[in-house]
Amino acid sequence: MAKKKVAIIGAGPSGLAQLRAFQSAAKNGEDIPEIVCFEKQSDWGGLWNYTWRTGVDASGEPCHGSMYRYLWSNGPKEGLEFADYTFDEHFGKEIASYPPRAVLFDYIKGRVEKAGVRDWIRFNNIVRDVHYNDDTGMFTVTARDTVKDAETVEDYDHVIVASGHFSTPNVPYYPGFESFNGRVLHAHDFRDAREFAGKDILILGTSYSAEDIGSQCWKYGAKSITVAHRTAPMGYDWPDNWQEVPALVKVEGKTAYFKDGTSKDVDAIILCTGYRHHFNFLPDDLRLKTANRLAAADLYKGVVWTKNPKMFYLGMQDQWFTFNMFDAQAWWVRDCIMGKIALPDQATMEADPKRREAEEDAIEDDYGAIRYQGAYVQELIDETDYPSFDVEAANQAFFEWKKHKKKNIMEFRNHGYTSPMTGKKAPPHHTPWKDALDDSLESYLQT
Ligand code: FAD
Ligand code: NA0
Repeated sequence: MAKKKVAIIGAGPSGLAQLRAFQSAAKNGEDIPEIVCFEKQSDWGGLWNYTWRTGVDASGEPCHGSMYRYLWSNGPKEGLEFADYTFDEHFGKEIASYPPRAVLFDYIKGRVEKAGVRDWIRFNNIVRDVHYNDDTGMFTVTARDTVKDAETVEDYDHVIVASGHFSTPNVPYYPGFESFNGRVLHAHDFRDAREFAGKDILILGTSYSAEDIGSQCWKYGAKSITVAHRTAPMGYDWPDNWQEVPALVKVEGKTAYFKDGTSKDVDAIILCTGYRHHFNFLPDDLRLKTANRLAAADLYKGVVWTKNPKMFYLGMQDQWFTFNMFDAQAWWVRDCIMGKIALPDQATMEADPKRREAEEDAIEDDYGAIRYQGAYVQELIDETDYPSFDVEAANQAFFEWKKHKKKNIMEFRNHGYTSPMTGKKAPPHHTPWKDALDDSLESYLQT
């Protein structure tokens, strides 16, 4: 029988987890399908592969990158550690709990370099179209090699979409933006907090981008930070030059007016207003339409596209758990494709995401949400040979992180947590986060 062919779209942490999952089966002597991973960028790592570019990339395609300079992990590394490749193994020593982007990028790369899967990736290849053929039961994938300027059209038995969902910005409009006498940008285009040193900035949104971009701007010398909330304030004990205000109503000149009638003159407005699940290469019958939530719509076990179960999505949920959740999903999808996990009937598959949504809706707080996603990770790893790990220990690291943020939002990154993989507690970083202006790998790893 001819080997199955599997297309993976994206070589970020999710796509790389899928490559590693197949490689680990091959290493165990199993006969794996033929794998082709399409990656539109020239290197792997997804968002962790930093780019200075904004707008379009070198080939005129929308720039994928949303990360910025000086970004440190927002959650403890103990919550995202790979069960088959620990931080200790990669760095040869224990490191502190909130690594900067370059350190995490190095860690992500280390595992796949060791696995030797780079040859499975076609870099500079953007997937333009996928459609399913009822007559052949195959997907036709059209991709463009942006360096060779050449198109490929090939058939695959399965398609795994791992293209991420924090790249296409959600950009709201407020009256007066068109004549604002300053800069309006979305978090997706934010690259360097130093640009805002000495400036009064207004941030819209109250989630991770708002919190972290505001904190970065504070750390690198912004004059003042004003955060407008549409629903509720973040409520941390912010520094003196930071204020939380009600929703923005309009802008006139340089003045921003808020719902409570107050106003503030600002130099820049940063829209930390989230991202859209955006798949411009997929037709309606294959395209996931979901909010950024823990139970993504129409995905059995959070990964199988119920409307055509030969197709899969990785990493489409909102994320407390990241890298090890992508692994749990990738191992599970691998086993499904390789016939080791059988799918239930259609009605059972369709009921599954609905049940997950209802359970998510009943969650009372962030602690419940962390437990919920931890249980999902546990559920998947229990059904494959992904190395079992102490998910409850990862939950505990997240719980401590939440408490440390509440205690002091500008100091939470100075704490260390216990690894669910090694049981060892991370050492504190050599320099408090607010004073550590150099975010290079070399600086971080100094002991
Ligand atoms: P991505 O990393 O987005 O990778 C998707 C890949 O698909 C990219 O390489 C892209 O080029 C490729 N691609 C897209 N479309 C196509 C196409 N049509 N054809 C071919 N290739 C395509 N998570 C954490 O755990 N800790 C953090 O501290 C953290 N910080 C973050 C900071 C920011 C600013 C953002 C936006 C996210 C952050 N995240 C963080 C969450 C992040 O989503 C995950 O860590 C992770 O990058 C998701 O991996 P992914 O592979 O699913 O998606
Ligand atoms: P994110 O913060 O970019 O994190 C993505 C926010 O936008 C919500 O607060 C929402 O408010 C607000 N919003 C949406 N539309 C709005 C509008 N029209 N007017 C005003 N406010 C609006 O996005 P979301 O979706 O969490 O929040 C949207 C991901 O990026 C996260 O997974 C995070 O992990 C990652 N990230 C990580 C880091 C670091 O690690 C930094 C940045 C981002 P409301 O009213 O709906 O609550 C350092």
